[in-house]
Amino acid sequence: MAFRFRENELVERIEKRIAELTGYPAENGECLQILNYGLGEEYKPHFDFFPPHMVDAGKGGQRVGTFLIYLNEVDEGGETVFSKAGLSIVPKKGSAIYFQYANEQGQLDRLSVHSSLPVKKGEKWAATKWIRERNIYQSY
Ligand code: PD2
Ligand code: ZN
Repeated sequence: MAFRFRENELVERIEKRIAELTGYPAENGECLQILNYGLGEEYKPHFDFFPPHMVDAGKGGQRVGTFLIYLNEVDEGGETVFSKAGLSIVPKKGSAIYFQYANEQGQLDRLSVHSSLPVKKGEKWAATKWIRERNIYQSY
């Protein structure tokens, strides 16, 4: 599920905190998404950025970074893996990771390919915010 931008006080607080930590205005962030993985569920390897020909120039533009918050501890499995960068992150309640994959020249970093391994025991909860290069919500 996804919350609307600034849907409630807690969401707004989280959005402000992410803006402070990343240096991107809260308005560059897509709506906060909640991810729930049951037993055996995974997120196959992917890039979070859009294929360049798919980028909608009018609305926020390309994704530049991802802020991922872990909401629980997974009994077994569910690690976030960056296979090409050689990183594996074990979810820990209240911890977060932030990674960037685009620069101001529009160059995209393919080392950012990542996945969520299958949950082997228990379940996994996470919140993710994908950040764009510009304000998404401004009207023209
Ligand atoms: O839940 C994760 O570990 C995960 C893995 C890959 C989240 C995302 N991608 C994402 O939110 O883009
Ligand atoms: Zn992802």
